[in-house]
Amino acid sequence: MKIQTVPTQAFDGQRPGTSGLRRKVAVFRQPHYLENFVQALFDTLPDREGKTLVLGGDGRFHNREAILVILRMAAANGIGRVLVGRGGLLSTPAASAVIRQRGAYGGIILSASHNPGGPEGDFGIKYNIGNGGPAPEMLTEAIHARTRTLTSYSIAARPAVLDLDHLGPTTFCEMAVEVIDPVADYAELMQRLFDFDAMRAWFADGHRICFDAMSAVGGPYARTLLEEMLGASAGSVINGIPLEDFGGHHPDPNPAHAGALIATMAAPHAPDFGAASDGDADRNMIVGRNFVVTPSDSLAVLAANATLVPGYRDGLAGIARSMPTSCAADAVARELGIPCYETPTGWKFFGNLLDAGLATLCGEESYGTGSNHVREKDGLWAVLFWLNLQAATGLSVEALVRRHWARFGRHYYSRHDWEAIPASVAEALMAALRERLDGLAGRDFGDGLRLEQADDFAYLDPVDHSESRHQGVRLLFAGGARIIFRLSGTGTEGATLRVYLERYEPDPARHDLPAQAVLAPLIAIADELAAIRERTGMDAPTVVT
Ligand code: G16
Repeated sequence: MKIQTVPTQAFDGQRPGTSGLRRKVAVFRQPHYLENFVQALFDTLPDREGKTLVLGGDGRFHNREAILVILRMAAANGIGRVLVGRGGLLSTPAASAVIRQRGAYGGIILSASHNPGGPEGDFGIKYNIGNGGPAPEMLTEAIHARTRTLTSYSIAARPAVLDLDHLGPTTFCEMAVEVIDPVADYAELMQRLFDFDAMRAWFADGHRICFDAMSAVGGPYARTLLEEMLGASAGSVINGIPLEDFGGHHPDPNPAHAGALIATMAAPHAPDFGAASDGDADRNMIVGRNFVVTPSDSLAVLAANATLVPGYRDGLAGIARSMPTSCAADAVARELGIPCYETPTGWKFFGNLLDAGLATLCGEESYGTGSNHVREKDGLWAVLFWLNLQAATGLSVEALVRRHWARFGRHYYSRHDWEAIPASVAEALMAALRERLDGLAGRDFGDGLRLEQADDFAYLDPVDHSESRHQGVRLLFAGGARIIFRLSGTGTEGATLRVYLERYEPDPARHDLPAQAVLAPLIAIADELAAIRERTGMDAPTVVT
């Protein structure tokens, strides 16, 4: 094999964000941009020689080209074998499952998740370690440091074409490559966790579902599991063919971007159950008949009912949620007598808790739920969990959630996103807010909202004792109301301010109020304290979920 050493210059800004390096496709297509990042990654894996890596992506524009570049660089950097998803496809949870099940050293996932795709859209790359989970901050920081000092990268000279569309082992640039079925390992894992017989019977009883794969990588997984294996009627999976540009849509499963599914579920004779997953199929949205479930409630309901599902029959060791996620899961953990961990935003923070057996279920407000079965959030897993619960209890989605609220109280919740703010404006806003925190506690804002604590969230990992600071401003009120402010770490245009709002209501007579009305006093406080409208010049948030 002929290895080329290509001189290069460092690019600014190759620091991975909340979940890998995400940039516009045009940025990734600049000569050497992807190569630099991949070389920096390999350089931070000193014992990579002869090891097995997993490689795949969500099929967005530029996926195949990037896969070939990475394979040539893997060969030149001493990697022993690469398992690639057929067609270059692997959903994020499936990649995590394959890494774990095949004992791989790690994996490279090409995805910008829920961000739009196509030539004008976004692209992304992230590295997952041997436990199947996203690289921890120590490693992503080391990769970033290496991108700043790089002067050359190694790549195998352009070889004959590789056939990514046929399963089986082959060699490429003298390196072993195996093209694997992207769905098989994952489907096998799901059968070990859920009661497929009960779900088959539920479908055989005539229950109907609508799963919106949003023209992303989740389609083939959903078709295999829901339609072929469980017997959902043909056509239950919509937008099931992965497209490079996701059909021009924003593949983000929330009420704002999955409007067609919400409309289907609100129509007369709606299916019994609706769900959607995102670009790389790790996020999920759960919808009942004319009834949308918040991700925070979804985590809490799954946790409270977990023993009805075979994979969790023996109970949970603990629950983990990201800090901005509502405290609904905490209420469940209290009743179950198990710990509830509060981590910074980013699935990578759950890895240590799962590896150490401290937590079994994890979830985030950003439409992510998962468990110790892999080390990523998992969209279809959450859907199967909800189907299994419906089959086991005979209850609808709405009935399950209302029963939950009656038992634990309702955590009214909403997230307001202010997108595409100039980065300097967003940073100044957060800095000013942080400066106001001292002396704020104790202030009474009326309407039962007395501020008990105002701080900047810092997390001390209980396993490796690493500390992550400045993870978001928290305003914690008496009675369980909260306002959280943080800047998104996944956007590619300007900055996005996220404002998370939560209010606890124990009284079942008050569980049917419109969330935005219940949260209105908190919305006003958030705007007053952060001067959002004044600083951004915007009238309203761009997305409300
Ligand atoms: C990623 C992370 C999640 C995080 C989400 C939103 O999800 O894996 O842990 O909650 O981003 O992050 P931010 O608020 O910083 O934009 P995904 O699905 O984009 O990989």
